[in-house]
Amino acid sequence: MSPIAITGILAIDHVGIAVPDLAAAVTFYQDAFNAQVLHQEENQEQGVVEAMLAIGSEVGAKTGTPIQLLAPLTPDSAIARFLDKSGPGMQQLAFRVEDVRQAAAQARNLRIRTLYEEPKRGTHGWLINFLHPKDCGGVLIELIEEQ
Ligand code: MC0
Repeated sequence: MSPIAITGILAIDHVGIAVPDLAAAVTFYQDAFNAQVLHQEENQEQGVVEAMLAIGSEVGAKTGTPIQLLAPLTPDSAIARFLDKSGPGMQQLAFRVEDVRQAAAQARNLRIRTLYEEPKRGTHGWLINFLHPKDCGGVLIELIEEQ
């Protein structure tokens, strides 16, 4: 019997974009796309400083899928390595899930590698894991569970 697909995927939570300079990128998104900063924080464990943005007509209602700008805090962080190799651009697609441990276990059953055995803390302190881009058609997929 083939393994079941990952269940409990609720929505696209955010689209993550790697940038070298957070302030400059936020200004660009504000000026070009009428973006509004919803949230900004540092995550030392992930080595990033991030800004979550609403764009365009979604700004007033704050609906829709936010854009997450991610800048490196350290030269050896995942974002710094991504920028070195690929330059600025889309780095990840995040799916909000009901249960990140269950979704990760289901992914492993599908022979999709997860980057962590146990979830770590992401934006807002929510639980996160990642699916390896080489097992997902070249896309780094984040699984994120609201806490
Ligand atoms: C690497 N590759 C990617 C990729 N990063 N492909 C698509 N999207 C990406 N983001 C490709 C490389 O080009 C390479 O392909 C292969 O995967 C192996 O990569 P590598 O050169 O070994 O690169 P590393 O050492 O940087 O590792 C990649 C890996 C890493 C995905 C394991 O970035 C990682 O651990 N990411 C998860 C954590 C993370 O991204 N944190 C920052 C966001 P070739 O063909 O050359 O072999 S923090 C966050 O997102 C939090 C705050 C949140 O939202 O809650």
